[in-house]
Amino acid sequence: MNSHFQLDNPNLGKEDILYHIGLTAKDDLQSMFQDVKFVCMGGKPSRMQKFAAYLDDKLGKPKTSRREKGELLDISGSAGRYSMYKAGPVLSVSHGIGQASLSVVLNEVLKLLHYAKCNKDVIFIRIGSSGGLGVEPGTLVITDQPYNSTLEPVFLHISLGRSIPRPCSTCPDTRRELLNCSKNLGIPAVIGNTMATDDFFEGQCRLDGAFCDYSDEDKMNFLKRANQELGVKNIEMESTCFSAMCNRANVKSAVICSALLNRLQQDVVDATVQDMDKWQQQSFEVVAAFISNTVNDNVVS
Ligand code: R2B
Ligand code: URA
Repeated sequence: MNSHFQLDNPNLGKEDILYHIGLTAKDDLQSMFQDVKFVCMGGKPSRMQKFAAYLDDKLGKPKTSRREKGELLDISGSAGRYSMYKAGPVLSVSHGIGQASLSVVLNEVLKLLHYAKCNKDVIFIRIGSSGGLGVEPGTLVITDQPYNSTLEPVFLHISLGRSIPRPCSTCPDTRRELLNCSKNLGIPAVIGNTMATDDFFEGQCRLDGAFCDYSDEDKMNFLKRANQELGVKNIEMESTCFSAMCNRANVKSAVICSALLNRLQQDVVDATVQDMDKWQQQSFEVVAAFISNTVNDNVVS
């Protein structure tokens, strides 16, 4: 299934300044970005730099990567908010923590693709971390349906003083393919629903934030309800906003996150740096395999 990327905001134009990513609509965005087929996003700048470098090697250092003095260039470095790298047909972009930070950069990346006339078959993938629900630490959770923090399957978008429920769904083909890639690589992964919250502590039912006015029993009742009644297998902070914005722009989206801990057992993220690096690398391998397969399929077809 091909998706046709489209932004229909009539106010977009040549004077536009993509302030947070350090580009403007007057730059020659078409020659710089028209070949982009995948946009991979994750919270940390360092993760997205490592992912871009890993892909660049895996794709055989394509000529269309953006480099400076032999190193991949942080295209958005001058703006000082987010990092963005281009490895062949892949943009690797950091989004910070939470939906507020994500929505700013995702608006500008979508406009970038619009000005670059990159209007066919773009797939957006969030590569993140999360707290698992009833899954072993290290498992990759590929999001089926994102839920918001009141356990509704929508992103609540506040605009003009109103709360607008925006549908949020991920692409079934992409999540199935990601699961296949994980299986082929022998990397533990499951497909499950994901809860996205606006806060890491009370929003995710932790007892150990600066504040807490509920009991351990209240916390466990809520987490078990989400897990057992709605099939929620992990909790993070962006999947509803990410998939809803991709749905609005008519681009396919997927979310794949390492579970750093099992929230049915603990609140504290105490995994070692070595384990977290290993799990992050496994998420890279799965997404890179997916990208290589998709690129090769498109070359053949
Ligand atoms: C996962 O990890 C971050 C919070 O630690 C947040 O960006 C998320 O979704
Ligand atoms: N990221 C989250 O949002 N929650 C966790 O528990 C771990 C990582």
